[in-house]
This record gives sequence, structure tokens and C-alpha cells, in this order.
Amino acid sequence: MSTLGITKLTCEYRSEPLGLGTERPRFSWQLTSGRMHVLQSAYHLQVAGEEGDFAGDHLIWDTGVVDSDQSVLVEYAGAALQSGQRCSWRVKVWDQQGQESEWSDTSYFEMGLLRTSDWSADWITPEPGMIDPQAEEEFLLRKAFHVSKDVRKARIYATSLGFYELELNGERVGDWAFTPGWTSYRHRLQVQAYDVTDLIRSRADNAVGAALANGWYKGNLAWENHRNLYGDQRALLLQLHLEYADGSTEIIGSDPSWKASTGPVRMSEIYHGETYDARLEAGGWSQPGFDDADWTGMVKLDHAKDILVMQENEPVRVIQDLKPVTVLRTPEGDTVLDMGQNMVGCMHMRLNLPAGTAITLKHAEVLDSRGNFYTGNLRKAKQSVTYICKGGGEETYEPHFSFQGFRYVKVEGWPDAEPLNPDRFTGRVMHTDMPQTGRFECSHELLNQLQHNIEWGQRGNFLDIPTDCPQRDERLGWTGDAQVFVRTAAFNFGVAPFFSKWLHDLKADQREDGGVPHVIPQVLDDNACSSAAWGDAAVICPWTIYLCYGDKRILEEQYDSMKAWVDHIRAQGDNEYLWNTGFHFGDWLALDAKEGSYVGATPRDLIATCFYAYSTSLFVKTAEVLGRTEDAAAYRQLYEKVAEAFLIEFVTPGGRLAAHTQTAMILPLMFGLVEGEVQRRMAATLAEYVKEQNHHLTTGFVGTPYLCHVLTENGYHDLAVKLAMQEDYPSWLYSVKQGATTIWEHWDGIKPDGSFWSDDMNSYNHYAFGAIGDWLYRAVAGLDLNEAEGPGYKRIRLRPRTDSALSYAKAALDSMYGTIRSEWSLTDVDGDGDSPLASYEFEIPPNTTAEAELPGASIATTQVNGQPADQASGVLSAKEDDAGTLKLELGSGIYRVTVQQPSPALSGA
Ligand code: RAM
Repeated sequence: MSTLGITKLTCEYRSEPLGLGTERPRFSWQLTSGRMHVLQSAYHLQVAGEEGDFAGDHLIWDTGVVDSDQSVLVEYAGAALQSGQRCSWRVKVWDQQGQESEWSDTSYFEMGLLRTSDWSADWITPEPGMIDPQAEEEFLLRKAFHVSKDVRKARIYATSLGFYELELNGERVGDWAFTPGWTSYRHRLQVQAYDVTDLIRSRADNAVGAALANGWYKGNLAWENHRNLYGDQRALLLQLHLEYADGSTEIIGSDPSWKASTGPVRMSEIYHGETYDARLEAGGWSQPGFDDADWTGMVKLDHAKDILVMQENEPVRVIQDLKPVTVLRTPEGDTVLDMGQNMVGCMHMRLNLPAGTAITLKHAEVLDSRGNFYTGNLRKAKQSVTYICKGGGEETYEPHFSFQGFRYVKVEGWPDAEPLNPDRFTGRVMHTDMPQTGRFECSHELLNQLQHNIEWGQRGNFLDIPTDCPQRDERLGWTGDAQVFVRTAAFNFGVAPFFSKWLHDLKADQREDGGVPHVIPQVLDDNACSSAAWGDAAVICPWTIYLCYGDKRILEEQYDSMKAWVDHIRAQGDNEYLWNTGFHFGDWLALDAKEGSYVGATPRDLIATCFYAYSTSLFVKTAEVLGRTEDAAAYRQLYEKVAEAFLIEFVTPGGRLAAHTQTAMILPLMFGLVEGEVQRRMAATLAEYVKEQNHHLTTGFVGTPYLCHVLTENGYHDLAVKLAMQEDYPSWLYSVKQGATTIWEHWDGIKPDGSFWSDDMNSYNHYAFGAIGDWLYRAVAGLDLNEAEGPGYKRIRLRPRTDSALSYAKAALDSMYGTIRSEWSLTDVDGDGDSPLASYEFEIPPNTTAEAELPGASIATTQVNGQPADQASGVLSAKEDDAGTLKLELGSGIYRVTVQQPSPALSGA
């Protein structure tokens, strides 16, 4: 395949999205070529009508040939796009040698409803007095209507207060769960768009039905079991847009002519589960012929429409199924299914039992030390699902409006006479449908399991918003957790739309004084805000998304929010350049905390001032990227003052730090607040601290994510590897050795003696400590980006670090440009164990370049794809530096690199 081709066309990160809310959608594509070193030199992009006809008079936007290497997030700049408009698009490119590709395949995108004035339908809710708005049951709403012509296209736009699920003519509409998703409901409520062309019946009677449940809007939320946090009435807003073959259009909207009843879902709550009585099913309730004479009427609800936004991220849906690995009988006599994986979603059951039989499933993450079913750590969350059979044959069920976090499922009510066949149960794994983009693997099985656990922690907690935990009565969008994990998250999965949506909510919930709530969406007290390392998510998350995807828009959109956060910090201290006031979580759950405290020993003002400096420095970079030179200059000055104040307050001129914890050393090193001799001394002290602990960490949420990075970057990579491979408590692999399949909230969630840390705050699926994943990709496998020269992996940095503790490591990332790979392996050719030879394999996608750094290699001893290093195809330059590192400049292609000289970068060398 030497010809230049185009693949992976996406619009706003998605393939052929429906219901876009942005008026300037962005297009991305990837180049394919069998040649080495391919760069795009120009593109030509065309947008046309939905017919996919690009003849001149059908064109909506034609860029002509644009001399540009941009193939990621090219912004639409044609005539204003209209609500509901469907467009086709295609692109062709030229490489740097002038070779021209064919036109790409045609792709599509479709706009959603863009203006409040597009909404003619009413918010509707059941007539008061007929159905109690506070009833626990689901509400079923329906409307029958006649379609008198041939339908060419049909779309539903829908949203609700509470959760909704839709049916049209008896069929479920879409497979999205927990719609309309969780946003800052007071300011932003998402609308989903569905293509229902295949479900609508032309020249026939039709009916649309909606089930409504409490959901995040008015169900139990936050641990005090609050209800009705956003409002106390469920409601629906829906428009069915019909486009007829004759070109005319019609809208069937929600209005008071709809009818309402309650349904078989008797209770549903996010934390508590669901009760479903199949005997109450009203067969055909969303079919046109259904007799709804005894259903009650509906009324309009006065609720805002100017808060409506089209769905911004990928939906939550069932992503995969797991089967129970075994059925246990516990010492207490419970029958328990073991799913083999701590997962989030729900259980699907297939039953054939007599009418009235009630099967209850209880969900738990762990068994206690005696092997009994343990739910203490769920606190008030019941996680209990009951299905009451209607009888008469096989029935299937899974909850509609509730999700559970669990590995173990206790089955209650199973008839004694009937053997329990585990095959009747399936775990339905649910999360935001973000594409998996990263893979890390190495020669150490426990580290591979750690990577698995990190990925599963992300699956379980990226359920529409980044939650801290998916099982107890909490499941909130803790900003600190999101901030520490965002870079790791962006390796494992494509998270740009996911974080963009959440950041829009952060902006919406940000206080007037710039303060940032601890959780987003904000559902805690107004004053629950602005802790260092938590509120800094306002700056760190958009910056990271920009870095990993090259997405400048998120910086533009969040700019004011980022700035307001930095200004907020500045207004806090009694010294403008220190942050030494206010509430802070500190180094949350660090092991140097006082007995009975969650807050580690690192002084909170030190942490806060470090984050003050860090957020300011990222804001300066943001201003530079966006060309806001005045802000860049002003905040650079601020940064310098903060950095100076930090040194005066916390570091002696000789380089001693005022605080003696690992995290106190980690933050200034990571954020570049110390340099030269002070940096060297601080790193050495940190290394000493780690060694003094017999190679163990003592860090919490704040220090842990950076610990290994700081060691690696300061010449202690072997120590970082040792820490990462530590198996006894406290360490990452300790929980792995204990059988964990996700990351724990506490290092000692289960203690070496088998007892639990506590019932109180003890999640076994909490991704924060999984933030080491970023180091596995970047430092161990060496797959990184060059921030200054090419964010979004336009300019790739490969720094594989061989270490004799491992015989190979490999990472891959499906970037916006295509797959990047960085792999290394060590071969002990002469069998003496101390002079293995290193080989590497790199893959660089077209339209990017990479710089690879190979310590201990030289041009003379290095072969690339069987050629001398400086002569191989695709190698743009090969240079040796004074430190004995070979630096290769690589164009796109696949490179197999062998070094005929023992690597000095090995541990102990
Ligand atoms: C608990 C959780 C969460 C953390 C907050 C401060 O609720 O551990 O992850 O961010 O505390």
C-alpha cells in the first residue's frame, strides 16, 4: 500500500454523529500509506447535502486546496448550519512530495436542535392528584398518533427531568442508558437525538411511549440520602420530527394530550436498585392499539428550555457481557455468583419460575475474610434488585434505571426445588461508550494485572461523569480524582468528549468568585468547594485534553473558568503569592496521616501553594497557545512571584524542605519549582525517604500520581520500578496480590490479616491510585508526546527505558493520527545475566514525526530495520549526545531497532 489513502473520518471525535450541538463541527481524518515518512502538505475538504452529491451546486462548504498539515479537528467555517441539517463530507490530501490521494469515502454528520425556538413541545408531567409526583414507581407516558403520508426521515429529540427510556410502536428507541445523562441540571440539560426512521410506520397508526424514573434529577443523591436535589417533579420533553416523501414536515410533540400511568418498575434508585413486578406489565403500552382509557391526563410543567444542549459525549450503554465464573455457597449459607471481575452495570436474568416468585439480587464488591457476602462498605446504598415473575414461560429482565458496582451477586428467593443454573445470569458491563485507545503490557504478570485493574477502574467510574466510586451512596464527580487520573484516562480510552462535557458542567457550577465545587455536577453544600488539587481540575483537565488530543477548543471554552480559578486562589491567602488559607483535603488518604485521619502529613499550605503555582503555569501556557499575550505576560509574572514565595516559605537556600514527607518533595519536583542543586538535593532526599521505608510509598491522592515520574525524571528510574513492583503493603501490587480486579480507594482496603480498613469510606473501585498508569505508558514503555512542538501526538517523544527487572514492555495508543507504538525488549545473548542487548520497535503514524532517545546506543552499534541507524529509510537524523544517548528523528513508519551493545540503563549498572 504505497499509495496515499484516508481512513477514520470523524466529526467531533465520532463517526457519523447525529444531533450535534456545535455550530462549528470539527473534522478529523487519518492518513494511510505504505511509505515511510509521510506528512500531509495540503487538504481539500468538502461538505455537501445529505445526498452525498458533491457536484458544485450541492456544496455547502468547499475549502479548496489548503496548504496545511492539519488533519485533526479542522473546524467547519461554511454557511451557518441549521437545526436538524444532515450533511455529507469528504476530504482528500497531498503529502509532502505532492502525491495526491483519492477522495476519502463519504461520511456524514447531522445537527441537533440548536435553538430554544426549535422547541414547540411542552414539558409534561402527570396530572397532580392522579399520580403522586413523589411515587417511587416509574411513570409511563404515551401518545398515539396517525401518520397519513410516506415518511422519508424520522428523528426523535428527547430529554427529561429524571431518567427516561423511549419506545416507539413497541420497540425500544436506541440503546442508551441513564438518559438524559448527568449535567449541571440547573444550567444545562442534554437532549438526545434518535434516528427512528425504521421504527415509524407510514400511512398507519403509531404510538410513542416514555418511561420516567427519578434518576440523578430527583432520586437519592449524595450520602445523606438527599432527594429532589434539582426539583421534585419528573417531566418529559420530546419532539418527533417527521419528514415526508413529498417534502412536507410535521412535529409530534409532548403536550397535555398525552396519557400517563405507573408501570411495572415499582421502585428505582441509583444507589438502591430496582424492584420490578412483571405481573404489572401493560402489554403493548407503547403500541397504537393500546387501550389507555383508564390512564390519567397530563399537564404542562413550567420548566426552562433555554438550558437545553445537545448530548455532548458518547452515551452510556451496555458495552460487554460477563458470565459468572462460579457459584459459591458462603459459610453463612448464601448463594453467591462470582463474576470474576469487579464490574459496574447490572445483572441480566433469564428465569422460568411460577408467577409471583420474587428473585432478589444483592450486589457486593468483596467477600469478608471468612468468605461471607459483605455489604458494609456500601453504606446506605442497598444495591438490591428484585424481580417478581409473571409466570408462564421464560422471562428476561435487567434493571432499567439503576446501576450497581459489584463482583459478587447474592441470589435470594430461588426456589429450593430448582437448581440454580449460573448460565441464567449475565453481567452487563455499562459505561460511557468511549473507544479503547491504549494498551500496555510487560513481562511482569502482576503489573499487567495492575494495568487491567486501572482500565476496569476507568470503565466502572466513567459512567457519564468521572465518579469516585460506583457502589456506595456517593458516586459523585470528585474533581480531585478526575484531575489526578485524566492523563492516564486519556491513554486507556478516548476521553475528549467525555471530559469536555464534564468541564462544561464545571464551568456552569463554578461560583461567581471563581471557586470550584469539590464535586461536579455540584450536589453538595455551596461551600463545599475550592480545595487545592481538587479545584485545580478546572485548569489541569482542559490542559490535559488539549495535550492529548490537540483540542484547542476546550481551552477556548474553559479559558474564563481557568482564569477565574487562578484569580480565586490569588484572592485567598493573606499573602497574595501563597495559598495558606481555606479548607483542603490535603494529601488525601496518605499513609503518613495521623491515626484516625484521612489527611496525610504534608502541610496543606505547601500542597496548596504548589498547586497555585502549577495551575498558574498551565494557565500561562494556555494563554500562549490561544495567543492571549497580555494574559500570558501578566500570569507569567504571577507565576514567578508564587514560585519565589514558595521557595522563601518552604525551602532553605541550601535546599532543605520545611516538610518531611514524600509528597512534600514530589510536588515541587514535579511542578518544576526547584532547579539545579536544590532540585538534585530534594530528589536525593525523596529517594532516601523511599528507601527508609524499605522501598515503600507513604503518599495519598496528591503525591501518588507523580511519585514514580519524579523519581524517573531525576535519575532514579530503577527506584521507581522497584516501587512499582513492590508486592507487600503498601504498594500498587499489594491489592493485586490480594486478588483485586480494580483499584482500591485505600492502600489497605483489605489489610494483610484479611480485615477491612473500615466500613466508612472504603471503595474497591476507585481509580485515583490508578494514576500510575500514565507512568507505565510514558516512562516504562516510553510512549510520550512533545508538548511544545506538537500536542495531540503530532510530535511524538519516545523514551523507552530498559530495566533489567523486566524483559520487555510495550505500549500502544490509537492517537488522533493513528496508532503509535513503543516497545522494547532485552535479550541476554550470552546468558551471563548482566549484559543483555536491547531491541526496540516503534510505530509512528503518518502526518507525525517522532524523536526517539536510546540511552547507551550509538550510531555504530545500532541497526534500524536492518540498516545502519543513520541510513535507514524514514530516519531523518541520527545523533549521539554527550550523555551517550542516541537520538533518532523518525518519520512515520515501523522501525525495528537493535543495539549491539549492552545497555547501561539497566538497574544496578
Ligand atoms: C471521598 C472519596 C473521594 C475523594 C473525597 C475527598 O469521598 O475518597 O475520592 O475525592 O473523599
